[in-house]
Amino acid sequence: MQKILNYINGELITPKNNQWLDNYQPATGEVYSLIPDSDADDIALATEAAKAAFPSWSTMPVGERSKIMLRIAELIEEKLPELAKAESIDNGKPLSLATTVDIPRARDNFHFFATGIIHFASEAHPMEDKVVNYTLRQPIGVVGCISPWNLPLYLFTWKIAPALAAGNCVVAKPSEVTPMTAFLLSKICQEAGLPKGVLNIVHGLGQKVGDAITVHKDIKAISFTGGTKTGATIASKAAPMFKKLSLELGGKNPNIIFADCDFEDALTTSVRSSFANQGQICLCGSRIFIERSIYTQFCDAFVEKIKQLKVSFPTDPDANLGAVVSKPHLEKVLSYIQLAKEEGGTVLCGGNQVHLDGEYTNGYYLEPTVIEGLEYTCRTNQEEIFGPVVTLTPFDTEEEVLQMANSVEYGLAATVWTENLKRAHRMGQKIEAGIVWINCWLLRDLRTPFGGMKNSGVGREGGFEALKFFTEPKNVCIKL
Ligand code: TXE
Repeated sequence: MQKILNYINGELITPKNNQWLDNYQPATGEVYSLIPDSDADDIALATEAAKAAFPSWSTMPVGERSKIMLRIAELIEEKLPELAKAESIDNGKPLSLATTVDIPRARDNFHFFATGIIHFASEAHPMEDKVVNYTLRQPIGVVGCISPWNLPLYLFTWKIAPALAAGNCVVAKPSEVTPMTAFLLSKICQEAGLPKGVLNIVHGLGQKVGDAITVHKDIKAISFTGGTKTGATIASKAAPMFKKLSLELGGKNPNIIFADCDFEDALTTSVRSSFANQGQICLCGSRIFIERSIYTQFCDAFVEKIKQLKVSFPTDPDANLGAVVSKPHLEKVLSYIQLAKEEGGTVLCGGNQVHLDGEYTNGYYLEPTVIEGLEYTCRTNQEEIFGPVVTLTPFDTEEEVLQMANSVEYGLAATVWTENLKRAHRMGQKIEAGIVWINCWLLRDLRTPFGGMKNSGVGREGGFEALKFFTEPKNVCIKL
């Protein structure tokens, strides 16, 4: 069986303890590869390698650093079909999605930050005659990047690329649930001539490898994307060590549909924003609020469209939804559907596990599920489910929907559908979320600040925000 290896000091190596974990293929429910069950010893090794690589990587002319990163982007592009296939096998998502979204975005992340760093600048503050302050933005040193399973290579590279571009050396951990494309990226880095030790990828469990990254005294900053509880654990350990922290956590995003919207556009985009990637995107709009005057019309048309979605094995070119990522996750989502029923919800469509034929009978498939009739305050409407489940709730006024939208502990993203310009601006200002889409969803410009407020996180990624996070600003004051 194929063994995934750690990438430490430029070499692909086994974990020191020679322990391995099973890696499941969600489409079939079968184990198809093994991943290192690494621990603090491997993190120590990786951190030593990163420290040794730092002096030359951080002082390398920016143009040269950029060239190596552009080469990585080119190789991701060249190997797109292979990477997309690997991502789809590892995660269960439709191959078409991995081919058009995940891997192109991983390439773009490297390309974007490789070129972005060339344009990165800092401030000067002239004070009075003959005194000037200027800000140096220096790389931090060794930084840790920990990423989740829903958009594996996409989110892994979203952290690594700015960290490297800014001149840091990295110790990174992909999710143990979806390690394969990070492993393939290590081979790409070797081929691209990334100097040894600059990027180290250590595989294994969060409580061991992730924790070892969090508490290692020489890892000075942590960039994490994942669950809110895990974010809290990391913060509780890293904050007393005064590490810089960037936390991108969960969401429970509202999708608000006013009666004056472009109905067709709101409808078709809401199908995507509800169920893309099996609903496993932190930006998915899982709470759909619909103005009462169009509630029935929208519900009927929406449910009609959802019933036509095809749940199938990931390589089926017609698959709209593939498998969810793991058995425990499938069970978690099913338990929330049960909870919704207990809380008085009516399942308008879906609600069940799907059993495909042949080699896919044990895969983790779920029907896209639409539920109505729930209080906005109930657990189903307050807790992150992170699967193909949405709720529909009517509203009467702008004030009422704002109150319902903002009632959750999360504040990541929101979508608003209206043709009324003033209302669009009002909603944009009043919704408690780091990202507000008006008459669109998931339109991403990589320069914009990305992240959430409230329990959805701390700090922002994207563009110069990420480069600022991965550098230490130092004020130099000179009296001439
Ligand atoms: O995430 P975890 P899980 C949400 C979603 C999901 C829930 C749990 O609701 O159902 O989180 O998912 C590493 N110290 N999101 O369990 O555990 C872990 O190995 C350091 C939202 O998969 O947070 C993995 O690499 N690291 C989300 C990463 O953290 C630790 C995407 C994320 O795993 C650790 C995914 C520890 N103690 C899940 N424990 C989003 N916002 O996009 C785990 N890890």
